[in-house]
Amino acid sequence: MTITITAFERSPDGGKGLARDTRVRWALEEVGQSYEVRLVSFAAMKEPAHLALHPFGQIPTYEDGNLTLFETGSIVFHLAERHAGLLPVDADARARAITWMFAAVNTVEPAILELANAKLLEGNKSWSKERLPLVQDRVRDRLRPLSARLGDADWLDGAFSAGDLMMVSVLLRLKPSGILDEYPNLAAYVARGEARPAYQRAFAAQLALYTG
Ligand SMILES: N[C@@H](CCC(=O)N[C@@H](CS)C(=O)NCC(=O)O)C(=O)O
Repeated sequence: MTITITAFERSPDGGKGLARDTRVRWALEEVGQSYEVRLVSFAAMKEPAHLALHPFGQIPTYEDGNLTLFETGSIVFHLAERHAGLLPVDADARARAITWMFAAVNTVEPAILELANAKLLEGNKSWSKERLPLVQDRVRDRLRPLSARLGDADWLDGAFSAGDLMMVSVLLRLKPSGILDEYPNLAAYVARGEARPAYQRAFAAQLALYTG
């Protein structure tokens, strides 16, 4: 069966790898699965054909035979469960890696998204300047303990796992803000993720949409 994912026809970031199809591409590359990409416009994402795949009208989606999935956490977990390379064999280590996946999307990503929204969607509001430092501090409230837990380790719990893939993907969105650099071990952690050959292939594939 051919795996097909969806991605933005024109990503707002112009190929910086911040759209969430990149983390799915990365997982597919890590586990050595080839895939096809169906590009969707913003308008098409809200039409019935796409809503049948993704009830919230977003990207990415994942199709493999009769199976359709949405939510990057779920898609990466599905790939990690079915293919070697993203989850440890030891049951306890596996459970901890899955915990880090949830921590990435449930605990860390919301604060980072709030910061992106504060800048992109609320930047022109009269109260925006006053609110921004509060939003930035809520990001720091997540990064501080994450940085403390990572310490000088390469990855969050032993070998690289789907937990790291999700956490690095979430943290990547902070790069333009400069906040990540306040935590040198987290900046180095993200750089380690970006240096992985599978990430490089995923990044190049999404960038190719813009460079032709
Ligand atoms: N929690 C979802 C979020 C998906 C999401 O926000 N996708 C963005 C692209 S990165 C999107 O489709 N935005 C357009 C929209 O919401 O209309 C996931 O991790 O898959």
